[in-house]
Amino acid sequence: MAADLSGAPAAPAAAAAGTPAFLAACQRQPTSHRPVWIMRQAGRYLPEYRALRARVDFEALTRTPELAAEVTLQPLRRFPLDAAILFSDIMTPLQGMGVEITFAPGPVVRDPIRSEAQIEALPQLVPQRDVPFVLKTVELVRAGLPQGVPLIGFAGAPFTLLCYLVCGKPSKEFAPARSFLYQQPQAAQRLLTHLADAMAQYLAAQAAAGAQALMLFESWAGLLGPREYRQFALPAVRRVMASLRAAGVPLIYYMNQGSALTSAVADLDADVIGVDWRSDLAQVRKELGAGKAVQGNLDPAALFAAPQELRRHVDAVLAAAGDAPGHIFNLGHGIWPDTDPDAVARLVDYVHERRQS
Ligand code: 1CP
Repeated sequence: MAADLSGAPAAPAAAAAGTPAFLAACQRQPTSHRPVWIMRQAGRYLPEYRALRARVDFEALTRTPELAAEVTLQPLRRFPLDAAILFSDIMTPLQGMGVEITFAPGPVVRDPIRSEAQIEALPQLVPQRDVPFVLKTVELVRAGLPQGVPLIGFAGAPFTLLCYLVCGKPSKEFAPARSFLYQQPQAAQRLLTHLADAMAQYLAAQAAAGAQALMLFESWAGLLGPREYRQFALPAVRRVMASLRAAGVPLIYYMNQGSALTSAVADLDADVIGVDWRSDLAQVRKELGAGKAVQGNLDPAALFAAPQELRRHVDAVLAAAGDAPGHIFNLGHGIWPDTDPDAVARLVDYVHERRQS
């Protein structure tokens, strides 16, 4: 299917009866309750994850389908979440392309990519050959999920992957990555295009294996001003999304620190925009227009509030999101490892108690 280049939002199709709330909300259809899931919901804040990690290193977890599926399902056993997200990492497909990466715990690239020659030498990703364990994990998770809980597949957005590949490790400013855009703009474009094509292949393979929605994480969007964002990051995202429309599943684009960039994505061919906590959802919905659903955006720190206070913060997010269909409740970024799982239980229950009008 060709991408809609006109920028005009397609009219939402009616949600079929029995469509899970998460998928209906992605399509801006009314739901009986507000769907909720938590970014990084499988991971270090769960004692059962830490127990498994004490025996198995992170990479082995991601490469062993039975274990990756088990970790994906762990939060679903505790909380009545409305979606699962594949347990993997944004760097996993790059390892499949032969880039040497270790986790400490964030990704560390042995030979950061800074030259044309390194970019030329990057192979294209063939998911069935290079990351078959991810596709197997998707199949196992689908078989193990409760009825009506869809599975989200994901990848890193090209610019966010570039940040790690060029810088070589997590960083506050990602200075080498940002200077790379200015010093070697053509090489940067080439790398972004290559990553876009690889992630399009990767996500299409996840959908073919059973993922029911696909999400791109632009965790470091906020490093860029609007001009550089439009020049570098956005065209690569458009390229991924255009290629993925044919997959026939909702497409989600999460932007961290994206408040200055909302208008830039208003005509992006994505169904849902994920929003960090620094933005007001009412304002974001106004800027995006009626053609997009939104996902977010409670501050992960709010899970440290007293129970009554947490409810107030949830109410504030729900009030800002408004009553129009097309809101998926989530945090504004990943849950912190020292969060109390009981706070997550209270959050999910409270969001569900509040019926959607
Ligand atoms: O020691 C450990 O157990 C490893 C910690 C860990 C985990 C649990 C890493 C290393 N990755 C993950 C899993 C992961 N990563 C998931 C699946 C869990 C889930 O969501 O339920 C997902 C979706 C990711 C995606 C990811 N990895 C992002 C995008 C989302 C975001 O939070 O912005 C990013 C930026 C990464 C890089 C990364 N990998 C690991 C860490 C600790 C980091 C962050 C490093 C940094 O701060 O720069």
